[in-house]
Amino acid sequence: MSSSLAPLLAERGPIRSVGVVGMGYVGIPAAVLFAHSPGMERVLGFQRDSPSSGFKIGMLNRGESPLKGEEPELESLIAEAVRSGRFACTPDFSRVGECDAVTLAIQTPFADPSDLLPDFGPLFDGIRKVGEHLERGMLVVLESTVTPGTTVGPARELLEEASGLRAGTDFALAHAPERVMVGRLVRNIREHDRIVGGIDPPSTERAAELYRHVLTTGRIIPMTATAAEVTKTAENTLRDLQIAAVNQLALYCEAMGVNVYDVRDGVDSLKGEGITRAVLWPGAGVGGHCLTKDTYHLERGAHTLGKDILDFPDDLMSLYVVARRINEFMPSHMARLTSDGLARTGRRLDGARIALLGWAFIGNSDDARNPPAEPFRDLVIASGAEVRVHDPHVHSYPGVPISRDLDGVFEGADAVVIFTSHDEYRSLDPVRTRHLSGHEHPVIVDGRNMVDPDAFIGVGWIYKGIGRGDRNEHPVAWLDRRTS
Ligand code: SAJ
Repeated sequence: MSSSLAPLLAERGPIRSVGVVGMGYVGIPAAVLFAHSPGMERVLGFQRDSPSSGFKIGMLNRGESPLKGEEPELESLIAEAVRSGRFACTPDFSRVGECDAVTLAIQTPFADPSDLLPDFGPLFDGIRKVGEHLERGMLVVLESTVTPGTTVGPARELLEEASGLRAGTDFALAHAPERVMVGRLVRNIREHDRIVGGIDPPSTERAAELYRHVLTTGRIIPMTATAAEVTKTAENTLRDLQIAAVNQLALYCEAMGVNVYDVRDGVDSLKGEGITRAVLWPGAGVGGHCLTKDTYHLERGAHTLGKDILDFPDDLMSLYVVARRINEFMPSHMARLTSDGLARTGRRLDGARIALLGWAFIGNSDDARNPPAEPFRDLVIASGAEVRVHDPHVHSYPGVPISRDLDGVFEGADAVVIFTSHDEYRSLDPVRTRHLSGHEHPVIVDGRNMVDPDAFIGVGWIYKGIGRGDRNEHPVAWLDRRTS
């Protein structure tokens, strides 16, 4: 690290202009919050004028939000930032050189989930474009979730190659991972603590100066760039691990005839200094774009950065990958519960009509990235079942017809399988829905602890629930049709 960076940054003075690359659910709120911060004179949102996303440029410059779903404050923040002239969106990357700092918030999805290699293509394109217009004394910050080692490795190399400048000497470089959740983007950026990791101390401090512009209650947590990348991937890996732990407990409770929610309450009651247990919730599986991929970013980082140094038992699979496998197993366990439920009245998946309730990966949301319901649907269709999917929020999904008519999907259903904790599913009427199914003993499989088992069992349903070992082998209430 050369000592010339600090004087160079001091010569440039306080950050007064910011470029944000990637007008998505991370970049847009970040850009308008920078635009509204005192002392900030100009914010440019850089967006490729591509067929799929170019429309955002015009919308944003009209002061409108291109994001779906409810985002409190965002619309008004965009409109005011554009009206005041402090924010504009542009496809012209040559204007990067006008900025004191540039952040990149470009998604790193998996190109092919089967090989779990992230597609860094779009992010690296963005980095290259920034490099081509980089000026001395600028700060570059990566916000995308990346494999540990990316900032000090490929990102640095791309920037130096494209600019002819040197990181840590001519420009500052840092990683500051985004930690926003859809539905609370603006609040999260303001209030969540911000991990800020530079390739050297001047870079860390310059990035901290940038994010102090938007933080209200959140505080800066400084560290190295690689530690910041590990923090981001580890926080989701550890959440995935916690969910896997309680999913495995649920499977054990089913096998031992025990209600996992009683056990959860019991374990959770142990509170106090350092003895609290963080018990999350068992369910039909783990979806979304964070927990399904960040474990593999962390694993790859440990095995590439840590190559020849990592000391871990050769014959042991990573605990974190085992956790991923357990969570990925839950949809097939749901298929097993469905098949077992049907078998109680001599039916099989083959030829059964299944009402699948919930396609979104999380309750009361339209976000259908990596839905756990998808592998379940594939499995039972492969076994000969007919599946009709209902979701009150998800409008469409490639290759999967999605109905909004809840009564309609119940008609003739041999089995009803709940995958998502949408509020609508808490008030299903056991008598009315059994009548709609037209079966004496339809099956209900509850993947999210949404219904009262006894209310359904008592009127003739066959019940199966994740973790409900106390109810999954219940006697079937033999009722004649007159009571239905
Ligand atoms: N899930 C369970 N049991 C639980 C919690 C979640 O089965 O106890 C399932 C959900 O049904 C869903 C999946 O896991 O299918 C993911 O749920 P999530 O609540 O973790 O939601 P995400 O994927 O949007 O996670 C994001 C992450 N935030 C960022 O990456 C910035 C995560 O770090 C947050 O902890 C999480 O939101 C949150 O707390 O809302």
